[in-house]
Amino acid sequence: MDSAEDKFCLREVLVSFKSCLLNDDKDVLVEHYLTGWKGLVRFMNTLGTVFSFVSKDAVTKIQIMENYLKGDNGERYRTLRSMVEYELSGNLVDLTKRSSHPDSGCRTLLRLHRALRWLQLFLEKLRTSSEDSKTSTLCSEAYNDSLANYHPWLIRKTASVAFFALPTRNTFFEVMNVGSPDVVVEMLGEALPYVSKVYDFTQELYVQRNLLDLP
Ligand code: 1PZ
Repeated sequence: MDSAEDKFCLREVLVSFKSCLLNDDKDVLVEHYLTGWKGLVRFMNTLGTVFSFVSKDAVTKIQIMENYLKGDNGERYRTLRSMVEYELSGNLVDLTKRSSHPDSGCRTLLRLHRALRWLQLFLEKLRTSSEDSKTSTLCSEAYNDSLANYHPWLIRKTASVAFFALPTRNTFFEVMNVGSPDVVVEMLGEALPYVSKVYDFTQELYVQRNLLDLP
């Protein structure tokens, strides 16, 4: 019945990041951004329980954002621009220390945004890697160049151990359910630019509003 459930395919997940771009790449639809993330979580869950501590945190953050979308002010959370505008003008963001608004949309989305950078780096490395490359190495290089900078020692340690549980490059490509390795490489080449556009827009918006260090 639910064809999306049994036909998991990374191409569709990455395409969600295309469909969340609005107004000539000058805004992002939150709902589709979260759809993309939910697909990524499903993909991560197929990789084994070792990664459940990662997906749990991502799921919590997706839920926080979905609750805003479903809430009374849902319309204000329709796009990233409108969310930032609404939360900042209403003083709904803790800027220096988590206190009265510990889970603002702005800070929650920032965590996903930082993780999207990891994903972008990792998939780009996979795309350009040779057949005998080690996914654990590619993954930890991508992590060290992105998310690790925001994580305390214990999480960095745990993550680096979990990376060893990653499947080989070929298995990884198989679970993406896209086709032969050549087709996966081609698909990544087509789809990653959309992930980059979403990342770049968000980064620019957060730079402009000085939101990159939200606690
Ligand atoms: C495919 C292999 C998956 C490897 C994933 C690489 C990332 C490892 C990061 C592990 C950290 C997760 C534990 C929770 C960390 C949270 O403290 C932080 C900050 O949030 P706060 O504490 O400030 O509320 N959370 C994050 O940094 C968000 C992490 C989301 C990671 C999602 C990874 C997406 C994977 C997609 C797979 C295709």
